[in-house]
Amino acid sequence: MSIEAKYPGQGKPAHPELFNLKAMPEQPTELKPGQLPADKIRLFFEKGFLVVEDFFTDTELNPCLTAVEEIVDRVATRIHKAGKLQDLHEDKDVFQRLTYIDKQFPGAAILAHKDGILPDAFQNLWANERLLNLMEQILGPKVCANPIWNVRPKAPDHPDGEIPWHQDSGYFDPASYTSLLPVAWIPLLDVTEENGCLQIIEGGHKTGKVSDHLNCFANTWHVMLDESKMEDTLEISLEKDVRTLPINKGSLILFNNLVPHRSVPNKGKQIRWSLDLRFQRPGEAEGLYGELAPVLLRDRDDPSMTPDWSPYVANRHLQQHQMTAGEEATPLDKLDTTLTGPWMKQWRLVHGNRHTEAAGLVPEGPER
Ligand SMILES: O=C(O)CCC(=O)C(=O)O
Ligand SMILES: [Fe+2]
Repeated sequence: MSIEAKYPGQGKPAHPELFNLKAMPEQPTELKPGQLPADKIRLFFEKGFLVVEDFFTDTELNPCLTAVEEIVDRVATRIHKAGKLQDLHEDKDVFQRLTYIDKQFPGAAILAHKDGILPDAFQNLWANERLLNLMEQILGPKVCANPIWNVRPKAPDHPDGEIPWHQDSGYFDPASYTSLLPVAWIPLLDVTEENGCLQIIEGGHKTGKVSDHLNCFANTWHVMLDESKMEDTLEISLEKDVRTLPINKGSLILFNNLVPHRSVPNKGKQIRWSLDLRFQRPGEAEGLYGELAPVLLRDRDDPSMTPDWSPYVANRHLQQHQMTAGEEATPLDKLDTTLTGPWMKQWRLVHGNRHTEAAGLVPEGPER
């Protein structure tokens, strides 16, 4: 079997021109609200990321925190009803409550992460007028939501929140290697080096390559870049090119699906809640083997269009589990704290854990 057939993630042709400055759309002569001067947008294509400071108001962001409270409450109630949680910890705020619940029911934070219901508040932020104006500068006149979105509780010192170096296309199917899938990474509080901000490797997209990834990182479901290869393959230096990106609530980081990134450990006291909302052009690969459709959010030629969010009532995590474990897989019960996805079959599985077991996968070693 060819290496490519065995590990479908590997060995695909590189298309740097779809991610670098050559991919920058024509920039507007008059800026709409939220739009940035062309020299800022250039940075997104040159460096692979762009920090946009003080973009959202509290009025725009706080409904998302309320929605997060509702997610946590739903998860707590579910565990409580099953008799596995004594105290609902209703007196704790959104930056603490899940930590207390997770202590009594380990994996509660994973249940929140894979809850999979897209609240109205997240839809509104995703389709925010100024954000879509900005995305037009990156993607052109038609902008879709990409189905791979996350709400992340990165709890203090919690091993599940540790996210190693990866390129997002390491999680997505290989068709995404020719699809620009920018993400807006939006924290719901100030993020610092202490509480788990992002680190991005500047210019790590310039070769257009997806370097080899391995499964799975420690006891998580996360894919990880093979650190013995990434510097050579992606022509980067871990010593010189890593940028640590603390940002305030209201700011966001845009980055593409090829630029390597991770988040640093949360040594703070609060849960570092963040959203990652992705975008794409219509008609291009979404990265999920065509299983979930992009949703059109902006058509410059049709100002009256409104998004049809109905495809996103499906819980992507359940769908991904079926895609990975097979149609006959036992359906996951509502308290199942494993998380699986197609990336587990796209790269060499060197380390097994309860997540890979849930997908019915056996590590091939060697262990790292
Ligand atoms: O939020 C994090 O810690 C990691 C985020 C990430 O990898 C992403 O949004 O693609
Ligand atoms: Fe990522």
